[in-house]
Amino acid sequence: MPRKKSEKAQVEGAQPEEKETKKKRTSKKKESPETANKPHQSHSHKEKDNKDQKGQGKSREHEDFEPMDAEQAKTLEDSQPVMNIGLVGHVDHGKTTLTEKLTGKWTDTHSEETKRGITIRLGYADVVFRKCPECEGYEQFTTKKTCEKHNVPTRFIRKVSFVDAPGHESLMATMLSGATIMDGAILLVAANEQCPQPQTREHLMALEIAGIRNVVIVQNKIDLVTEERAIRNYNEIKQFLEGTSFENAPIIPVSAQRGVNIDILIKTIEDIMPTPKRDPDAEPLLLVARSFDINKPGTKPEGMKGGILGGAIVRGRLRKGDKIEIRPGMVLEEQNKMTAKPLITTIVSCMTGGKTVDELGPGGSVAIQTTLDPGVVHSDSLTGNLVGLPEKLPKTWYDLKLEVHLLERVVGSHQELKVDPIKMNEILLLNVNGGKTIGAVYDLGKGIARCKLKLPICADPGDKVVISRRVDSRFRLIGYALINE
Ligand SMILES: Nc1nc2c(ncn2[C@@H]2O[C@H](COP(=O)(O)OP(=O)(O)OP(=O)(O)O)[C@@H](O)[C@H]2O)c(=O)[nH]1
Ligand SMILES: [Mg+2]
Ligand SMILES: [Zn+2]
Repeated sequence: MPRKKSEKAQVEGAQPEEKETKKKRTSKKKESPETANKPHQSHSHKEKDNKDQKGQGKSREHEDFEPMDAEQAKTLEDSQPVMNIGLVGHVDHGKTTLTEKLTGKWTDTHSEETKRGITIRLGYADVVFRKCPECEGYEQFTTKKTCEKHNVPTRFIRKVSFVDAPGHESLMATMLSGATIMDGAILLVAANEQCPQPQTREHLMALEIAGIRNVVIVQNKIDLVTEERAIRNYNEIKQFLEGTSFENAPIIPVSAQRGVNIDILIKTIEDIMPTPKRDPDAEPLLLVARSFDINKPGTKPEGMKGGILGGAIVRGRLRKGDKIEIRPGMVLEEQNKMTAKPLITTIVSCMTGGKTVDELGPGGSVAIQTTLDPGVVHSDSLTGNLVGLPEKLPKTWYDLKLEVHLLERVVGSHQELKVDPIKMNEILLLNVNGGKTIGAVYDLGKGIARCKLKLPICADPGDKVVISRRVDSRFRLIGYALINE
């Protein structure tokens, strides 16, 4: 739904403060000669326990693939990624650096991101995981097309999409939007800081609320610490995970910057993050994570290309030529009353993995080009909308009755304050299906809160709403609710 600038700023909270140059700060630290550049084995011997959590299908076996001809291999390379893996964790812990190490793509491309040295928007990058037929053990796992050691072509395992989330505390709403499309996640913890940091806690809680079960913990920046410090930090991580759903999550020591243990990380992802089972034959549903205009300034009207919507399909298929509906759509204020007008458009082309295809299915990042006026989609104005076939989408809500479940503590602030009950007239930040809105509480009952929404959202009864409240001028995660009819 298109948002006015002022509303967006309010939802996001204050802009991230200017940070001193991070590169300087980190590179100043002393390196331990024992740990730098040395592969580390995974600390965790309990990796198996984390497999197949909550029935996301059977864990993948690593039997070798049948030999395939060049044509088959090329088709796989060009195929749609099969799942979205999030990179989450506290600011500066190395999410974007690891995304680049895994995919070759630096996702902080906006000028504001480059200037501040932090991620502001969600970043997207795809990669093919591969295996060298001649290497042994975890060393087989790579993203390179040729094994440097054996000089042989490596084999395709799986193509996945990464979603790089911002870690800055003021960008929690963006992280929460990203979490709705994540099928699994990597939580980064910097080994040179005490664990947990506030957003380490808050992001892990967000994963838990979003129902993401398969999580790998990356203990990053091990090149900056001594072995002793790495072990101490590892114990802090273990203690932090105790009692959460991620108690047995594997913890992999990594240096994202130097590319240490990336092979072990890929193997671990392959072991514990099976491709989720989804229904390609159901009514299609695409969650819009971004929307943009691809026309260069000055393009003549006859040469203009229609608006692009990017995101993830959670079920069903979308094809070139399909007529689609976008909800809530355009939000208009008429005579002091807010109404959302669903948009109807046609898919002009389907894109995934850098290629144009005829059809898209559930899985990793996809994009569709539509016949929408580029002005309607620019700068992520349709983020948080749902796309499906006309008349088949969930309903639009202007008002929500929420069945509220609050956390005990505010996890994202330095002191873990108690979460007080929701108050009358309180202003809450609500994240639903990748969209976000502000809700003003106007009625309270036992475990129930009714909110009037500043912007409408599209959802089904029973869908989960993530609730944040303003604590010390920032929106902090305080719980979730289910939409009650
Ligand atoms: N020494 C060392 N520095 C690292 C490592 N990984 C990341 N860094 C540095 O840490 C700083 C932050 O890295 P980013 O990748 O931008 O961190 P981020 O988690 O994406 O930050 P936000 O997106 O803003 O939350 C940069 O200066 C990186 O070069 C590592 O393994 N070792
Ligand atoms: Mg980043
Ligand atoms: Zn090899």
